[in-house]
Amino acid sequence: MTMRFPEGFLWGVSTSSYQIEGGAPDDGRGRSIWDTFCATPGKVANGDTGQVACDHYHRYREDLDLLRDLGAKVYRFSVMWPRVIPDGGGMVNPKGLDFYDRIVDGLLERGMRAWPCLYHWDLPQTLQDRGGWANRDIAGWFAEYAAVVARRIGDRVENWVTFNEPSVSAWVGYEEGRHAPGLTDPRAAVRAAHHLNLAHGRAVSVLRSLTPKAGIGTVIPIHKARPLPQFKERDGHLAALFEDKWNGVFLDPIYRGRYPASLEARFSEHVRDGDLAEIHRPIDFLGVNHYFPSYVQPSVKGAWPFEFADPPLFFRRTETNWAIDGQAFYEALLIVKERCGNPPVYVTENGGAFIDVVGPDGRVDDQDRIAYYREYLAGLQRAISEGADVRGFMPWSLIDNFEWAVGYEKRFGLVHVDYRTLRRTPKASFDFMRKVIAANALPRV
Ligand code: IFM
Repeated sequence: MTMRFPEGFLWGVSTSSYQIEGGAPDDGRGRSIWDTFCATPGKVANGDTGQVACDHYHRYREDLDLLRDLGAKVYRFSVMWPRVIPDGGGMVNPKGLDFYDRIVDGLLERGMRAWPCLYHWDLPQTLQDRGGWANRDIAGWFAEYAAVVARRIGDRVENWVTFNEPSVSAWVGYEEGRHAPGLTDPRAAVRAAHHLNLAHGRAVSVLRSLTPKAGIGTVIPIHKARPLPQFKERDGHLAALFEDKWNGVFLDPIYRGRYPASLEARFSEHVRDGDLAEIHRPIDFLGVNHYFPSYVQPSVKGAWPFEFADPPLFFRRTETNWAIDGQAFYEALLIVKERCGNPPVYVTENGGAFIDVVGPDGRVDDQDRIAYYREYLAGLQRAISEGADVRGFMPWSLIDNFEWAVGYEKRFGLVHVDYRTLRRTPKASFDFMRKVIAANALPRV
C-alpha cells in the first residue's frame, strides 16, 4: 500500500552557498557578513566557520552525482554574492561566475534542472559596511547583481529564487542578533524587512526582462503559530500577530500589495510611494520552507508583545530542539492557500537534525530522520488532498553542512559528511528518499 503524489510532482533538493562551498580564499571570492560573524568570538558554536565547509567548491561534481543518484529532477542551490561581485557592486569576478556556470552545466549534463537562489544570507561585507539591508540603496545593488548572474547563466535556468527566508535575515540578523550581521535594532530590522521586499520586486523586474522564459519565485519560511494549550483563549491574538510578523510581512506585499493591517504603523515610515506596486509584481511560484510549529507566549522584554515559547512536552524533538509535528506542516500549507490565493507552491526546505551515528560498517542508519519525513510527507499529502496547490518537494539538505550559529554540530543531510576527510556517505534516509522519488509515493509502514 502506498500514498501517491500527484502526476508530475517535482522532486529536488536544496542547499546553500555559505553552508557547503568552502573555497573561501579561492579565485577572488570577497568577504561576506558570515565570514565576519564567524570570526567574532562567541557568535558561532565551537568557533566554526564556512572557510572549508563541505569543500563543495572543489567537490561539486561528486555532489552533483549524488543528486543524480537520488533521482532529483531539480536542484535549488544559492549563488554567493561576494564570490561573483566581491565588493557587492562594481567589479565582477569572472572566476566566481565560472563556478556557477559549471554547476548549471553539470546539472544539465546529468539530466537535472537549475533553480538558483540569489540570496541565502551571505551579503558582501562591504555592503554591510554601508548599512546592509537597512540602507534603501541595497534594492538597486541587488538588482544589479541579479542582472550580472542572469546574463551569465540565465539561458539555462528553469526557475529563479530571489531570496531564501528574508524574514530570517531581517528578524534574526537585525533584531535578535543571533545571525549575521548580529544587530539588535528592532527599527533597523523593520527597515531591512522592507528593503528585502523592495529588492525582491526590483529583481523580479530585471529577471523578467533578461530571462523571459524562466520562472521566478521567492522562498518564505511559513510558520504555524499557536498559543500554549493552557493559554488558548488568552494568547490567540499573539499567535495571529506572530504570523503577521513572520509570514504576512513577506507574503502580503507580494500577494496583496500591502503590509498586514496590524503592522502598517511600524512599516509606514519606511515605505515610499510606488514601493508596494514594485513588490506586488506577479511571480510564478512560492517556495515554502517549514520545520516546526511555533508556540508563542506574552513578552514584555522586546519590541513585540510575544516571544517563542517552549513547545508542549508531548512533542518529540529534533536535535535542534524543534518539535516534530506533521500537522503543523499541513496547517502551514493551508495558511499559504488562504493568505495568498492558493498560488503554485514548491516546498523548498524541510528536514531535521538528528544524532547520526556512523556504524562499524560505515553506514548511518538514521531512522529518526526517516520517521520525520514520513510524518511530514503525510502532512503534505493531506494538504494537497484539501486543495493546496503544492507541486514539488525539496528536502533540506543534500549533505550535512554548516548550520549557521550552531556550526557543524547539527546535521541535516541525507548524506553524511566526515568533516575530517570530507568523505560523503549516503545515509539510510537517502535510500528512503530515493525510493519515494522513484515511486512518486510514500510507502506505507
Ligand atoms: O540550514 C537552514 C537553512 O539555511 C535555512 N532554513 C533552515 C535550515 C535549517 O536550519
